[in-house]
Amino acid sequence: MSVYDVAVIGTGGVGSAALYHLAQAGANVIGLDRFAPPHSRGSSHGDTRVIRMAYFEHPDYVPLLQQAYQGWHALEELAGKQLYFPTGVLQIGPEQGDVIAGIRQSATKHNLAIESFTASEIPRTFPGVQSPENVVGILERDAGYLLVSECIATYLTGAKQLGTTLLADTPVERWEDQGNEFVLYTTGNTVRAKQLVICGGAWAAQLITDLGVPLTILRKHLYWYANESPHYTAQSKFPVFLMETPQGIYYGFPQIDSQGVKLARHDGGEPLAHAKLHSQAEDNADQTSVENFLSRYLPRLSHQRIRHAACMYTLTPDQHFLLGTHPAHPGLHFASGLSGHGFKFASALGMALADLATTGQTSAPIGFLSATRFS
Ligand code: PYC
Repeated sequence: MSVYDVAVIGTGGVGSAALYHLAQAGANVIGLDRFAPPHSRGSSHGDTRVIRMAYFEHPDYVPLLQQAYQGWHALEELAGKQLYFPTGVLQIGPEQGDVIAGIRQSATKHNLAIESFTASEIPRTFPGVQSPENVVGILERDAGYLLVSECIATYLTGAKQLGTTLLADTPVERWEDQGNEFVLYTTGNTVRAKQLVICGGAWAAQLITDLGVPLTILRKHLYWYANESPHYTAQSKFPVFLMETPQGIYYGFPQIDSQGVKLARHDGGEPLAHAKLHSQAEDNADQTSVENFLSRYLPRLSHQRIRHAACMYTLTPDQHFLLGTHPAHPGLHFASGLSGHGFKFASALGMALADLATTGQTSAPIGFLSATRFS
């Protein structure tokens, strides 16, 4: 049986990017996924994902985002079409809140262009938005959204064209580190590889059991509302937005097609037992919370819900990613615990994992995401 140079478990956002970069580096690669990506049972579906640079979560993400933007532009060249849409991202919240204070910190440290609006300027500039009192708005113009499934499909097609073997609908039940190679056990089959990359999303906790970092899986809901108002469309330059309110953090996208305006709540979420991963069950309390947000802050948008999807966040204790090489298995490299804000980084994380698996090191600025911060 042939031994691959690298096996990648999980071929969603990060895994598909890793596969492509591994194949480009000349590695003999196999990708395995429990479903057939791009699919709607993990954390990389629902049409769109936010991408922004003045990162409120921590300034250390900015250099990685600079690489990620380059990666997405390169992927657009490969796809021969637009995958990143710079609609701008408007973030609203109290001046001292996590979002606004965090954006200002990143923008100052990395000299990023942002524009500020007072609470009364927000509805004058963005007539669809009614902002809470005592907030400010920050617009980052070179930010927007990515087409999530198209990004994954482009990476997978590119990887396949470079000779990658893709096994869909093939869950990996367990793996063994045999010292000189890894053995992956699927239903009724085994795969051997010299290096292993795990990008298992919500399934990572089962696949990497000895990292000692607890992961919490949350089911999150996405809703699309019918829109007839010109104030929420991409054509009228309505941006992607994220708003920190006294009720929670909500975000949404301009209407880009007949599916209406996509809205969701970023905080909160229902912890999921392993057996219920990828369940699409709805949550009335979450929907009510999103519709209360809609009534208060997007007063010209209809309440007619036309679509719902559920996806998963995999949270680390500090909500920063886990990325790197496993301390006990030098040939195992992983990206895990992306904590609901990871997709925008997939192009850069995939490249970093490909570097680690092919050369044992990477120049990507990922040291701050090492699992050793918890030890
Ligand atoms: O990464 O900006 C983001 C985001 C917002 C909601 C979920 N992710």
